[in-house]
Amino acid sequence: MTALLTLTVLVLVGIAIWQMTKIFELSQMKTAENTEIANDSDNKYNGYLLFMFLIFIYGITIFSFAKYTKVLLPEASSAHGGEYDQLMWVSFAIIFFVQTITQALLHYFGYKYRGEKGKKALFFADNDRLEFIWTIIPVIVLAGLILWGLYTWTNIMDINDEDDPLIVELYAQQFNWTARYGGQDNVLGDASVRLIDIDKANVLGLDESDPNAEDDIIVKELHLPVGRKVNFMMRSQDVLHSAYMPHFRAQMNCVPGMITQFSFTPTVTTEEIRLNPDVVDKVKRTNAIRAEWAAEGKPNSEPWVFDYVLLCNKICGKSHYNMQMKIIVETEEEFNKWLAEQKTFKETVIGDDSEQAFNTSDGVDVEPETEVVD
Ligand SMILES: [Cu+2]
Repeated sequence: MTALLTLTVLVLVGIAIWQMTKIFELSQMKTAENTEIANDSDNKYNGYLLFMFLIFIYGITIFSFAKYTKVLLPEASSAHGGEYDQLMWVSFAIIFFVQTITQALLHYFGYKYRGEKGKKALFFADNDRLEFIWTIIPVIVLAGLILWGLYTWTNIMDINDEDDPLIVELYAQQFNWTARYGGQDNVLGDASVRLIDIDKANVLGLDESDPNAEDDIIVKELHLPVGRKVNFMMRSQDVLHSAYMPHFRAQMNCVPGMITQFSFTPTVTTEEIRLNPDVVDKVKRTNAIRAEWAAEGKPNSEPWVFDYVLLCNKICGKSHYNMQMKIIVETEEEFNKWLAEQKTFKETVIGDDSEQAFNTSDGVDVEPETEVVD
């Protein structure tokens, strides 16, 4: 870093000296000879520079494709992710195609029609056919993309209770995530930040008088069953956060004072994604770097194993970068087994009147779950 800064300073000093020499030269010139007007050789020189710039931007594009394609996300692990990716790739392809052609034309014409002594520009006021073509093509392409995008967006954002979705609350606060399951009845109990009671370990502010809250399960690791739709209800305790689950192509803001929603169906388990060639390759590259760190005795150098993550994607404060939660996608049986091992809100909350509330649960079969001693 210091070397880079030194180099930058040296380059800037060099440029400053060069500019000062130019000013000095200009001040020495005779006023009769006006060199501010470009001559044929200046124009030709600039024409070639344009060509060089074109080669530079194409070169850097090819280089970026070759070097950085591997850092892209692996194949989507959610039901809607495929369509989402397709929309993005088609948009990219169109932008890439148009930019390649227009940049080539721009720079080529810049060179071809450079200033030459005696050359005069052709003037014509307008050309209806040309204007029609360059208006109608973008109109059709953009309208197509926008309509397709709206259709995809509506599909993804259609959050409903069809297909018996699993209800999960994601609770954001500076700087961590907490998840809550509805428990046996799959219904989340009422909650409000005003009911947060740290003394009683009621960290999410669940309403203790709401029977639906009793069997709610609060966890710090998000488990999801593969193939089942999950409806997320998001809350924030303090500032704007954003629940971002990149591998599932999912993101939704968490806003204080309101509940926002997102829904998706995970399609690839954690075990399966770990065998994905892109993921295997990424893990290999990361662990090669970590092995170097280990040799140097640096921290965080133990071998890394891939896991899905929930990240915060709004800059919400100084530890925003570290606001994440592990996501495990597993089979329905594994998920049910894991969930059964978790303690319910009633079992974890510290209170004297909770027993009474437990007995009044209405009709729902809330058998006291056998407590697992760990
Ligand atoms: Cu955040």
